[in-house]
Amino acid sequence: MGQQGNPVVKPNLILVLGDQLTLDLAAIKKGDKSKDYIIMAEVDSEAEYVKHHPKKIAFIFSAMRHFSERLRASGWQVLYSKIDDPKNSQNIIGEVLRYAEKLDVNELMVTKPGEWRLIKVLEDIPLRVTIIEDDRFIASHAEFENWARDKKTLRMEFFYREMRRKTHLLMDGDKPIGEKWNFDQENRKSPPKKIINLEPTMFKNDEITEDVLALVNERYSSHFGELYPFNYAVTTEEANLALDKFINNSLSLFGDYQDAMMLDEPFLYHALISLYLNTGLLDPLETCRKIEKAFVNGVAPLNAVEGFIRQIIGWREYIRGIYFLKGPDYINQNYLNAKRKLPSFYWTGDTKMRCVSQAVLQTKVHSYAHHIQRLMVTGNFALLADIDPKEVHYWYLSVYIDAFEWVEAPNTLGMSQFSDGGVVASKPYISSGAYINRMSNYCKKCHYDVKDKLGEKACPFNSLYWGFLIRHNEKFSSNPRMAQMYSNWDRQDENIKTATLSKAQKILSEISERGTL
Ligand code: FAD
Ligand code: DLZ
Ligand code: SF4
Repeated sequence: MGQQGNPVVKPNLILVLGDQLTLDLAAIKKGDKSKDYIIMAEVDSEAEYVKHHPKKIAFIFSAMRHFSERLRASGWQVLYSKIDDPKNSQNIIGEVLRYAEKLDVNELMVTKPGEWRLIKVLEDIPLRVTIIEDDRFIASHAEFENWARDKKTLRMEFFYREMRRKTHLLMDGDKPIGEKWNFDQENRKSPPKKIINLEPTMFKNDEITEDVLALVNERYSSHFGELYPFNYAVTTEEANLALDKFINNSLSLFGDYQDAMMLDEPFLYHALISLYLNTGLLDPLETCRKIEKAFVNGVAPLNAVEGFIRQIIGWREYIRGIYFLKGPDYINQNYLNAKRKLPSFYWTGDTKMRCVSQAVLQTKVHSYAHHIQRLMVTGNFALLADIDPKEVHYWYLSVYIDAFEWVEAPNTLGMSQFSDGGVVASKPYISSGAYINRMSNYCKKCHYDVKDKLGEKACPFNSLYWGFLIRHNEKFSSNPRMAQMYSNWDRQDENIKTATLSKAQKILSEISERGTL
């Protein structure tokens, strides 16, 4: 009881994680500014459980610091642990307990984290804790579960149509605008001859970001990746400027060249906004409404706008649904029993395969590669080369600035490595060099010959592709979507078949022995 006999109202602690940076966050909306405290903590345990790219750590720390200022300006009491604070226990739970001890709190409130690892430790914390569902998404867990219930296969396309109906994006009553749900057939052009004006917006760093950069440089420079130059947005205002610039300059060609890859053009017509969406700086539905407006105002054609909206309300939501539906064990699956170590060139870029070195080296500089580079270059190679999916998963989770497990794991393990046995993908995303050659200008500048399968300079993707199909013959030969691939193999000369498989084996041995190709 208080002095006048009134019951003492103890404060709650509200934990806000580094990818939960919006005033609309579920736990913040439930809090009471007049008594509760928000905790934010920069900690080694999050920066190092996989060794995140220094740019990613700097982005998150700077965005956290800017967001804490915004919280204070809107009247919140914020307890903020900087990474170099001597009292910092360097662990999220340690920091929560440290503040809880000081303040005699009622309970901890937190918006559900995007990783089972953190959910588990928060559930086990020796405090009363309420974990609140994250409502920054279009589909709730219950809606996704409902949709998935009784379905034999969980294909994104049908889920996407539900999301179109729910949001009314690009709808004319109950019909899709343009009379088709999906314009993907129009979104597969080879790279353009020339591109214009494609640098994404690069921001000037303020004092807060400069301080963070100095700290990250001091503490994490042994991690893969280059910290400088750093030009990403670190506030919602800046992220919106980046989105607007994308809409005005690149969206109209996003659809056409979505799958294209070009030498020394890391961004092409992509938006570079996943980092902002995934940390809360941009809201997915608001973003899609802006994109839809660009179609209504004649700024961009339907194939581009539909394609873009599908990525966000379709793929992004579907991927999240899978992560939470399938549970903590999802990341331990290895359907193809792949066991090889990740080759060292994933960390150095030191390979004569031009497509792979381009993807790895731009990842080192920008902490970014676009979807087709992730799926059909580094992902495709790891799958063909029998690399342990857990190693591939940790690589993607650590090197990409937009990588948080809820979105990274189903993309890497499901879509790219087929380790979930076909939950996300109806067939493995594999290709020989021919696909990469069609969709890029990499092969022209490569040591290897994309047209050759067997010679000294034969493109490694060519024999590895057939090696994969034959190695997993039992699992895939009855898949109707792969029948054409197997009948192409059957038509080949027996001597060529033997030589191809032996070449594939030789390449795998070379990677094991030398670590590179
Ligand atoms: P754009 O190409 O401009 O697309 C627009 C937006 O659509 C993106 O910002 C993103 O929010 C959304 N989107 C598109 N495809 C997907 C998808 N498959 N899953 C979820 N959202 C999607 N995306 C992440 O956000 N984090 C990851 O850790 C991640 N890991 C991936 C790993 C692999 C192996 C693969 C194949 C894909 C991965 N993706 C991941 C999906 C996709 O590659 C990125 O979302 C995209 O490259 C981000 O760049 P952008 O903003 O320029 O996207
Ligand atoms: C990724 C990341 C990093 C590098 N650092 C922090 C941090 O210091 N403090 C924090 O609260 N969050 C950080 N994050 C984001 C978390 O790892 C993320 O919330 C979980 O992985 C769940 O998505
Ligand atoms: Fe990649 Fe093969 Fe083309 Fe070289 S030839 S860039 S290894 S696909």
